[in-house]
Amino acid sequence: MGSQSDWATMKHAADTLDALGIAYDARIVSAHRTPDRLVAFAKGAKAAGFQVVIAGAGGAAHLPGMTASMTPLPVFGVPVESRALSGEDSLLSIVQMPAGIPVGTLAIGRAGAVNAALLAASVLALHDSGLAERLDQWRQRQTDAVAERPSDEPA
Ligand code: RP5
Repeated sequence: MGSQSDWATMKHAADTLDALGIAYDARIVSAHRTPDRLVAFAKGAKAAGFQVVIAGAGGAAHLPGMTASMTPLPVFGVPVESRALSGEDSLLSIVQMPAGIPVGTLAIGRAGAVNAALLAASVLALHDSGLAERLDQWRQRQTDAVAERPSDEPA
């Protein structure tokens, strides 16, 4: 993620990876404030053993695209909800990549963070039958948790 301030959002991705038993490394890498750290991370990510990158950033959110430009790994971008423009700036910064350097762009905020983790899990599960089983179970639990009718109790 681009900043400590993104962690409140990106923690939802981490929590989802935890629930699925997927190992990860949560790091702060700013495209603007720590460009050398970004280059070192992105260029070395595959050799370091990473298989998927989830990059969350807000505002002028160059982190996902710049990461994608320096690694062959799949990169999923999470637009963090910004104070000034409610995350529309983040979304447009991440989604509108030029042809040739893809970033799989998710929804703004918590939904995007959770779904980035689930999408990463789907990719990893292609070659990991144990994870595929855990992902199926996660989805089944979600389905089972949906009530038939609404309640007046708080969710
Ligand atoms: C981006 O700027 C970060 O991803 C963050 O969403 C935004 C604001 O960062 P802070 O000023 O809160 O550190 O680079």
